[in-house]
Amino acid sequence: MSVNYTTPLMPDSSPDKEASVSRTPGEATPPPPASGAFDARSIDLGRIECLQILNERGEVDEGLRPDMDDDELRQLHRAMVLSRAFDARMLAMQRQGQMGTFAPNIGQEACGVGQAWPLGGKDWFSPSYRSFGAQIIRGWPMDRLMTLWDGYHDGFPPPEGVNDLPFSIVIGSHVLPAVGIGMAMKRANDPHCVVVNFGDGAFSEGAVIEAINFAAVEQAPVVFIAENNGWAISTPLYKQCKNDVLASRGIGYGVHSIRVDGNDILAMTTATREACERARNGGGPTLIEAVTFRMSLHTTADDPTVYRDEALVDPWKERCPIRRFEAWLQRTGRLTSGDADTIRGECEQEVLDARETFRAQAKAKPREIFDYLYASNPPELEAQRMAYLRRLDRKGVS
Ligand SMILES: Cc1ncc(C[n+]2csc(CCOP(=O)(O)OP(=O)(O)O)c2C)c(N)n1
Ligand SMILES: [Mg+2]
Repeated sequence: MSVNYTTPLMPDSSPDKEASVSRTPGEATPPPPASGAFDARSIDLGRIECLQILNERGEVDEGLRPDMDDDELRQLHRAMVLSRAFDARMLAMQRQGQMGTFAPNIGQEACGVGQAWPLGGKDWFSPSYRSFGAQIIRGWPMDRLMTLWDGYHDGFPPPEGVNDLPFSIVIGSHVLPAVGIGMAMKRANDPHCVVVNFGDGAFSEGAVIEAINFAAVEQAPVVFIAENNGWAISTPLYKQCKNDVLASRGIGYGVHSIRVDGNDILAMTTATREACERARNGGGPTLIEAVTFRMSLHTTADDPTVYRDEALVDPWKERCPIRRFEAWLQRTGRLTSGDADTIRGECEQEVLDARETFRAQAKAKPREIFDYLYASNPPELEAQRMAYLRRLDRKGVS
């Protein structure tokens, strides 16, 4: 199949920024040149494969629609609605003083859900901090995620049987370990794959580039999802890199690369599924650039109104991944507006139930914070511990 079309994915796409598209899934990788020989193959960075299946008007390109039955399509929709319900509740809890911190993901639900959907239990997932929509699909109970965001260690380890790494807050640090897992899988003839996501900001970390290069050289079964949401806290993409087509970087390293409309759940699922299949079948890594937008705060410690014109957000409201998918599901008779309301209510209730479980858990034990790093504390740490305990005593904290 080869489909050609032009897709303006970015809000400020000028005609010359519109990526020219040649969709040829599964294209074979050319054989490597003889050692030392000059390789005349040119890499045309102007032609990046792009994918959009469901546009912001809620129209689907039927020729590209993935083979999913109505039930699966409704489950995809529900997963995005649940992600948003969790998002809204966590933000409210933090503002009410009931949650430590939180990194909202509103507007990026198709990225999270779409990248986790094609994974099986024996595949691996290495998330960053904004990935709770994916983590829920992977089997993380929401109360555990609440425990995690409230700062309790108990929330960090992946649940029993879930092949995930804990999410990383040190930007880009979780990408090399993901490639390591992929390399180990290849050596062990394990026919599964690893999905790892990171942001546009993380893409400026050397470790991420090293990871992509290693994966390419080793043909490791890794799918890199670069979630290009336009911002790294207060740094817009244009201040960070001249070439804003992040997918082109993968091509430079010899990695199959594609630019996907990150607000299109069908495209995200399709691109990730194809990339996972390629990886599992020995075809090596893929870089998926998911073009999306950070609609809300970086974290609850952030106030974007001091550095970002709110007018930039408005066009992205029209590109909402849930709204467009719901519009299509309803127009094609797969969902009624009543169904959508019911699903929203059910998801809200699920999140509230998780909050109850979270609230019922044991609270922090502040006296233990020095207890788990060393078997016996070095003298200077012991002195700090004693000073800290005296302070807790003074404040009446047990
Ligand atoms: C190594 C490192 N440097 C800096 C930070 C501070 N920091 C936290 S999030 C962030 C921006 C990351 O942006 P991006 O990768 O685009 O992800 P997004 O938050 O947009 O999802 C920075 C610089 C950090 N956590 N780790
Ligand atoms: Mg970003």
